[in-house]
Amino acid sequence: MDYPKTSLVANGILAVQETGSTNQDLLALADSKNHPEFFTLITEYQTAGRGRLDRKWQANPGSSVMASVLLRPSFKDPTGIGWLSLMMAEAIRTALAGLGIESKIKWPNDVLVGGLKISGVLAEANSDLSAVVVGFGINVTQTAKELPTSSATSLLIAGATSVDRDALLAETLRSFKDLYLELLDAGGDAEASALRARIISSSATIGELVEVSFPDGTSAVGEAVAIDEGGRLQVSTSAKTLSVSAGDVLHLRTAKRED
Ligand code: BT5
Repeated sequence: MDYPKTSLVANGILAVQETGSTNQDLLALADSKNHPEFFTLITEYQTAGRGRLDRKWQANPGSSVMASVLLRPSFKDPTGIGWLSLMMAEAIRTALAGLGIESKIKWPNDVLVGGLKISGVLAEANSDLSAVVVGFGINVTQTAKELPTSSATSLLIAGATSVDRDALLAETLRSFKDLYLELLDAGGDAEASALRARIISSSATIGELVEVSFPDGTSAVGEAVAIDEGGRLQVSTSAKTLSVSAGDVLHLRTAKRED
C-alpha cells in the first residue's frame, strides 16, 4: 500500500509489506544517523510485533495502522522522554476523534474505545538515549474473531467503516508532531507545554481504582490520583502514594463491570 498523505507529514517514509518489528528495524536504522527526526517506518504485517515486557502485538495483514517514528529528543529536561508514549496515545486519540470515534488513554500506553483496547504504543530508546523510536498499532478492519484478545476492539467494530489508513496515520503524525514540537519549545517541560493537562483530561485512568502490577511481580491497589511532571502515575494506597514509572494497570471498577 502507498502512503502519499503520510509522506507529506513524515520526514521520509519507508513502507514495507512485512517485517519482524518496525520498532526493532527503526532502532537499527537510527544508529546510522542517516535518518532524520520524524522518519517513519510503516508495515502491513509484523511477524514479531513487540509489546511491552516481551509481550506480542498481533494483527493480521493489512488490518491495521502499524508504524514507528524516529525521534532524536534534545530536551534539556530528561523527564520529557517519559511523556513520549502518552503523547503518541494522545495523538492517536485526537486522530480517532477526527473520525468521530471517542476514545480515552489508559496509562501508560493504551488507547481505549468503550473500555476496549484499539491501540497500543511502545517507545524504545537506544542505549545512549540519542534516538527514541515510538511505535504504535491501531486496529482498523479486524472483526471480533480476528482480534487476539477479548479486551481488544477495532475501528470497524466501533462503527468506523472504510477508514483510509494512510489518512489516519497522517493525522496521527500531524497531531504528534504538534505536541512534540510544543514540548521541545518548552525544553521538555510537560507543564509548560500544557501536555500534562491535556493528557490528564484524556485519561481513562485518573480517578479509577487500579491494581498496578510491577515488572518485579509485586502489585498494589489504590486510586490513580495524578500524573506527575515526568509522566509517572501517582497511586494513592492505604499506606502511601506511589509514583509508578513502569507497570501494568488494571482498572478495577471497569474489570468488575465486565465480569
Ligand atoms: C502495547 O504493549 O500495547 C504496545 C504495542 C505496540 C505495537 C506497535 S506496532 C508497531 C511497532 N512495532 C512493534 O514491534 N511494536 C510497535 P502492551 O501494553 O504490552 O500490550 C500488549 C498486549 O496487548 C498483548 O499481551 C495482548 O494482550 C494485547 N494485544 C496484542 N495485540 C493486540 C491488538 N492488535 N489489539 C489489542 N490488543 C492487543
